Amino acid sequence: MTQMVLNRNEKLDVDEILKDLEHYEPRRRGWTWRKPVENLEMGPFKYKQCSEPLKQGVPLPPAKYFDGIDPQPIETITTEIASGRFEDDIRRMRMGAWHGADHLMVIRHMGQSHIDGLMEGTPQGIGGVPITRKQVRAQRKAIDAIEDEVGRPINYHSYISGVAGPDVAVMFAEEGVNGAHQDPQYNILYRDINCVRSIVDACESKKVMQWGEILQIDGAHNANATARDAWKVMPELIVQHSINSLLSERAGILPENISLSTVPPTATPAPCCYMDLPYAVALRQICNRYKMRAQMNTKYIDSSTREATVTHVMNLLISRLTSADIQSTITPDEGRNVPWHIYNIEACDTAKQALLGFDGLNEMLQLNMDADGPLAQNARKIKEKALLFMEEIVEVGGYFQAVQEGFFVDSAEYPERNGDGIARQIEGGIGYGYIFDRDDDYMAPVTAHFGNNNVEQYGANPENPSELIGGCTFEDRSKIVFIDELDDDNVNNRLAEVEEYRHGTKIKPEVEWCADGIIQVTMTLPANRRTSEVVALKIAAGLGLENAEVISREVLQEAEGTRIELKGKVPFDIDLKDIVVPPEPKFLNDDQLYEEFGNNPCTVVCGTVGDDEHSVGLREIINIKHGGIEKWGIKINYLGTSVSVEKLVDAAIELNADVIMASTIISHDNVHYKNMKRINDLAIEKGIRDKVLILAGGTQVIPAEACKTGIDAGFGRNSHGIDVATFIVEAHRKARGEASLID
Ligand code: Z97
Repeated sequence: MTQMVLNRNEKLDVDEILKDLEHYEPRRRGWTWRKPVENLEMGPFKYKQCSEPLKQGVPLPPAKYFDGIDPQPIETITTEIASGRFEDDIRRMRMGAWHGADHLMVIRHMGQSHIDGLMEGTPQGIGGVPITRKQVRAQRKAIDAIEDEVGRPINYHSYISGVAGPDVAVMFAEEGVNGAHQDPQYNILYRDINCVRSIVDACESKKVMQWGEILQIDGAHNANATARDAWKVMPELIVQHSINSLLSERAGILPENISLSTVPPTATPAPCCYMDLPYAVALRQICNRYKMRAQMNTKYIDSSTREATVTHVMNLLISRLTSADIQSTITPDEGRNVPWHIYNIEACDTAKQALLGFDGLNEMLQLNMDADGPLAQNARKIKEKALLFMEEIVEVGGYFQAVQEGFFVDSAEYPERNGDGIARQIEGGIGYGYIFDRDDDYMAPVTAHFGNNNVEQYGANPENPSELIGGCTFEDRSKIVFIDELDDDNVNNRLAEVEEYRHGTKIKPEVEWCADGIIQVTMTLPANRRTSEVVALKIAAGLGLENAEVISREVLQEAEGTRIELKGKVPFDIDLKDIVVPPEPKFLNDDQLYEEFGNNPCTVVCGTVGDDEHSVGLREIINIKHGGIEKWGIKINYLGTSVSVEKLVDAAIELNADVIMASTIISHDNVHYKNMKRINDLAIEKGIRDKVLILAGGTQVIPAEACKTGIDAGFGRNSHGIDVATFIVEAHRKARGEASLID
């Protein structure tokens, strides 16, 4: 089996992934943590809490000021992927990995727990990403190539729940899935699956997970997301974490493979850190032998990316102060049904940016754990309530009874109860009546982990539960049956529909699916919220957008204005055949410019020429404040505005200048080009043309036209100091017979 190799400048080839998929085998089992590096040195900095850098990736935007470094924090970073089409999600996974995600969680947002068997095919259209062997294998194959590309192992993750939980667990173990949510309490409370059945299934699933060394994430955070007042269930969250963790350990999962799904329960305008930090501390004190997977608050997230980002960063601070192992990233997409690729990426960057910014903070700040201080006191209160909760479960006769009596997700804070918890009958729910005692001659099909498998009665060795069948699918992969898609809703058909966008020259914007054509438009309207929503849709219609929908609105002032974000479909294509992409302008970097002008001092004479009082443009080009050329040590002689061309040339002679720079904004009657020509002519006349560069700039200057006047270069709109400095260095090097630094 040859491994796919990705080229950073080429799109991931979905056809290549699908090719020979039925024979693809995962390369490894188990979860991989980042490798911490002590005192990592990168660029000009030293880091205390970073891990091994990537081979390639996309650094944070300001990295360009620091040699392009892309340090990676110690925490695993998660991004959640769910567009409904695995072929598109694969591309999003690659983008996420380049931005630092090494835990890719595939969300089943169709409630797959309700489906009572392992699905085959890709029944897209029933509401989300179906977890089938085909899509899991295709994504694993893609991720294997992506992890080679970025140079770091990537953990692939989805859910093991529902009455098909054990089947899903087996498939995950076979296909190299590295992490999974598994928590029978989720089945019981949120999917109304019979409680006894859920626990039995969980034990089997957990055994399989341990065989596959799959890291387990639990489901306690769902109580936080479901509760009427999320902060009131803090004691219950600890109870749920504890129940699932202890059950998992009993089923054979090692504590280091158990990760708690912890969420800061509140968000602003609540005083959230004051409430969330004691909770985080309490949980870690009770459950200290497990890993922590910190999810950001999802209950109180609204549709503004700004607001979601602030919540995320505050949650990240708590993660750092309490040493989370995995950092999840959520985007407001969940709240507004816009699974943008871009927000996955932004959230990964938010996590990376904040965690790097907090690097070493723990050496300088310590949590104030004074026994009578608010942190210790509040943490203690939460723990006490959790213990009382647990004791009461035992008192009423155990977990099943407690569920039946509605102990969980009650809207009051324990020990109070409002009697509105989610109550499930012990003798009820989905799957009730389908638990059978194991017959004496029953033999389990998944033998690799099974312990006693009744084989001795057939003369086989009880130490080897696989003996009679020569190994199960875990031991002999050739026994895995790969069922391809059977129906019309098939990845090949979907790919064929967008063929001209994948391999042709057509291009369309996209949000989640190739060529879906969706764009997002932001506008501010001087009207109240309701009116603005209607007006925005009218504007979208005027712009020709189809299926426009308002996805976010923010009141600026009730009468004065509203900011609206909407999404809509662009009905046309752009054909790459019809456009010309000019080559990227190239610049020298800071170090090169400092060195060049340090070794070859350069004097400039400059001014705005003619009857022209504009001064800002030229000052922006020369002034250090905005990256002007004096920054690199160029000596500037600024003569002011309305300078005659004679004065400019005479000053160049007097000061022995290397460069004349003329700014010229006024352009009626082409006076700007005429002035350039006069400077050139005068420089020739006065015998200095060989030794000076003549440059001219202004908003109306077209570089090619400027050069026709005989000067060396023209700089039009959007020119900056770096363009001018780069040109001067290159021209001077050429004059000295030295090689270009750019090519
Ligand atoms: C997270 N943002 O990262 P279905 N089992 C458990 C779960 O928590 C979930 C499912 C199964 C969240 C992800 C919420 N969790 C979303 C323990 C879902 C999903 O939807 O019933 O098929 O199962 O945790």
